[in-house]
Amino acid sequence: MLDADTSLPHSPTSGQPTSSGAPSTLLSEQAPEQRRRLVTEIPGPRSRELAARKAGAVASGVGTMLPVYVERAGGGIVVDVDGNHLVDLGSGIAVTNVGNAAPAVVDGVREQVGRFTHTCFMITPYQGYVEVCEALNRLTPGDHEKRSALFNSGAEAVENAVKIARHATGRDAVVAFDHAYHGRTNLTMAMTAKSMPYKSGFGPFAGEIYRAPMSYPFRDTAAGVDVDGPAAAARAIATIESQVGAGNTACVVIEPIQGEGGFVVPAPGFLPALAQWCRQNGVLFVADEIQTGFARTGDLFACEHEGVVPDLITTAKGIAGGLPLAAVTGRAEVMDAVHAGGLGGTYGGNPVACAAALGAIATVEEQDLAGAARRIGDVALPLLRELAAENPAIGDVRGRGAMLAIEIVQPGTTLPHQQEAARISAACHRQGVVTLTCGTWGNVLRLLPPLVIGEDLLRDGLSVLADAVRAGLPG
Ligand code: PLZ
Repeated sequence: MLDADTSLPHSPTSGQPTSSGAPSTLLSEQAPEQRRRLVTEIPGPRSRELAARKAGAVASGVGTMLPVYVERAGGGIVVDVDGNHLVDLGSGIAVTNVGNAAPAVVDGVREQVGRFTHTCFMITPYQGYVEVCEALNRLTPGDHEKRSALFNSGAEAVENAVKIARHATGRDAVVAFDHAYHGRTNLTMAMTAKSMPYKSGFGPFAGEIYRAPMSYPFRDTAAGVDVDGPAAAARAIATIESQVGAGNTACVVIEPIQGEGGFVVPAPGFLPALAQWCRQNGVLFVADEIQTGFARTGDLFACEHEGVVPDLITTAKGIAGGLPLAAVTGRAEVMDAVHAGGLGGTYGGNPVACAAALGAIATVEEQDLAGAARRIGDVALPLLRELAAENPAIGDVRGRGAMLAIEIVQPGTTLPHQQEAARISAACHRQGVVTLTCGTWGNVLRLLPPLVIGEDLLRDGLSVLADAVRAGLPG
């Protein structure tokens, strides 16, 4: 058990004192009770009814992983239309870091939506947009002069980072990595590595995108490749130099910890060596922190862990507590290289999304959610390692802070075992725990709890996961 000062809140309820005696400001007035409770099978009858309507109304290309239809959510709980309380270990894919319907987000949105909902920042601007950019410039790594621009989605931010990098360098080529995920638009599909389901049948793709080998310690070891970070960087750099040419390369775009590609944490020294090579060759180093950002990994941004300062950083997801907002932040001289009117969009930096972001950012800072993420890791990692020690289906346990994963393999090998990962995840769902899978082979079970989750709720979710893993043991 953690001591009182450093422990996670014990399932706070709205306005009630937490175990440490401090009033909780983590949950909104309407937040659900912070306890897992199943009152029907999963999904229940009302969710199944809505799923049937979905089939007749929504394009079938838009899938749903766990078709319980949500009625409300808050803290670490999602409540469905049948009244089931599920433990949220996904945060809507690393979005609700501050919790769902976080009070500061709700208050900011309410206040803004009553005053005005849209003017278009490119037409008649407003203060919230400027304040979000100021916050991003202050909080992202590096103390150099910075500028930001706001967009609607992560993919749009990545697209704009590439536009800016090409404009600033006068070069065309963009380097992405094996297992990378950067989005589903045409340019970002080209940068995303995995074919099914993201790319298959959707080409042709944007040109001048090249792929370099990633540092993937678990698989590099299995392949007999040097797992040392600088050595893995040298391997990537050799690929870039021989297949692209440093002088043609506008930017290297990398997730400091890969998200959809399998929560791949590169070996120490990989990112710094890559960033150094970029600096020496006039190549811009772009950190895609869309999934890792806003305290998720125990630092405000994952790059900080090794002191890497990117030239450009893309953010989205955790930036606004669930409202659609994304950003590119970077060196002032790079960002300002683009001609006036060269960046924008109708909704980019929408005032309601900006109000939400200001609430979310204040919450991350005031509640020290980076510290909360580290404590989530401190609780979860030992339990996952214990589970791995007794279960040969878990080939690797990895991650940082509240971005954690287990990679599921054929026992005794490193061969990916997607069906077993799917079985474990489905078993968690049936018991009311929202888990997600990821990875190039779909065999990685990932945990992304809201950073405000109570410790007992987190432990409850993890024990359901442990039972689900153990149920697969032979005998
Ligand atoms: N870059 C690192 O993680 C989004 C995508 C889920 P958008 N990841 C979740 C899915 O199946 O579509 C993501 C990311 C990183 C870019 C993106 C793209 O962000 O806001 O989904 O466009």
